[in-house]
Amino acid sequence: MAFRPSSIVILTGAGISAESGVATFRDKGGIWSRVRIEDVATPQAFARDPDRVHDFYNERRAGLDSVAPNAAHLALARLEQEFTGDFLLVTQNIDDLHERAGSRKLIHMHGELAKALCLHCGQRNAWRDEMDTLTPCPTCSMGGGMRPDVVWFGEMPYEMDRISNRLQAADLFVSIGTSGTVYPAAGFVEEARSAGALTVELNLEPSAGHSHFHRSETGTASMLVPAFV
Ligand code: BV8
Repeated sequence: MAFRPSSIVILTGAGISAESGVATFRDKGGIWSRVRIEDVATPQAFARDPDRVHDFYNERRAGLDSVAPNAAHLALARLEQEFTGDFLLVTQNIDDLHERAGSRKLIHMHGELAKALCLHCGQRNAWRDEMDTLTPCPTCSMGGGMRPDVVWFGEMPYEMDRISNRLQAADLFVSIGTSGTVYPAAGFVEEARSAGALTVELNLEPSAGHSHFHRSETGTASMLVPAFV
């Protein structure tokens, strides 16, 4: 008899956006081979040299204008629309390609490039322009407190309680385009599996945690994801 899930959680990482032209982190020539995490993606780096951190994210934010969703993003949006059970897409990506493909039941657990967070008033505002240390907050007008709304190393990812509840209830967990090296996302497969979910990995190569998956398929996201959906 065919397996018919009633609750699906999908986790995506940088690999799903690679064929759209967004750089991954840990592949050959990836972002973390060009810049050090300690220099641009920690709260300490931002405290030490905010201009450097702003430059890093300003450049990546500007890059969003020249990329578009690929067949994998579109297939997940179609799955969300056609699936009648509970569906949640959790992405580690800070690009907006899932939204642009049509996904709506989506959590950006590591934040969003196209948003700014004000450290004075706590407001998260949509943000497409450059940002610097003098940029005033559109909500409270205070300067000096604006930062990219991204989750840096050592910070708590967004909506962990909601994600955990959905992992506990999932009967299918699918991980797409992630190296499985950054926690807590890297632990989702074990959480879902111990709660009874079928676990599937779709990645260019077996990830760090591939042995935790019931099924692991290798290939490009634009081929594997539409076929899987
Ligand atoms: C936290 C956002 C708790 C901004 C990112 C030891 C010391 C210190 C810390 C730790 C430690 N051990 C664990 C930690 C915690 C740490 C961590 O996991 N570190 C690792 C590196 C060891 N995690 C954290 O700090 C997290 N927070 O734990 O909070 C806490 C508790 C109390 C109080 C406070 C806090 C926060 C982590 C968030 C970090 N933010 N970035 C930005 O993007 O600039 S992480 C960064 O990695 C990105 O967000 C990225 O999404 C994420 C995951 O990477 P991937 O998406 O997997 O990308 P990667 O390049 O690695 O892999 C791509 C894959 O795609 C490859 O496998 C490749 O084969 C595949 N691929 C390529 N092309 C294709 C493809 N697949 C299919 N098709 C293709 N075409």
